[in-house]
Amino acid sequence: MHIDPLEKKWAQIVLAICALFVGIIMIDALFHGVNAPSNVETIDSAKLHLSEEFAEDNLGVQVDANGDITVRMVAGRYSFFPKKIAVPAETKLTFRWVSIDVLHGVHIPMTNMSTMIVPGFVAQIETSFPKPGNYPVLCNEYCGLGHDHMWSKIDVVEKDQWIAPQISSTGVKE
Ligand SMILES: [Cu+2]
Repeated sequence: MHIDPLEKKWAQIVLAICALFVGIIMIDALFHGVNAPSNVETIDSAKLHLSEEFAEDNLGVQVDANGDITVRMVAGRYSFFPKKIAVPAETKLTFRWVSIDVLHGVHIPMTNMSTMIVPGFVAQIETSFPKPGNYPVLCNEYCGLGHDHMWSKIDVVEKDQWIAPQISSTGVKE
């Protein structure tokens, strides 16, 4: 079979590029710990309201016995719940996100918060807000006709002015 030398050269270049990309992905995954943004924790999205952790009155900001702050939020067409929360600036926060229906994303400008919220999984991200202010929480995965209106707000207040909404002596229910 005859292959034109020029065509052969281009085919080799394309194969080399593919090998390079696969190589980069493998090195990142195996040596740099770059993985899908989830701690691979599963949950039944249809039964969130019955789950202990993501039941309605357990959502929002919670401080455990060690003073660690966890924020639990549910994404659903078309909002993030709770709609508005307040957290302290310059403090480590652990966000735990779940979807109640379809694939959503969450993006908070000026932070490292950008992850998919895949139904059936808990997406966990640690972040902190360097400055007080009003931050929008936006959905960045197209999820339906109301996608453009899917957002909520995070009020970031000065560390010393923040009042913990709820302190449980036993720690957060898991
Ligand atoms: Cu969405």
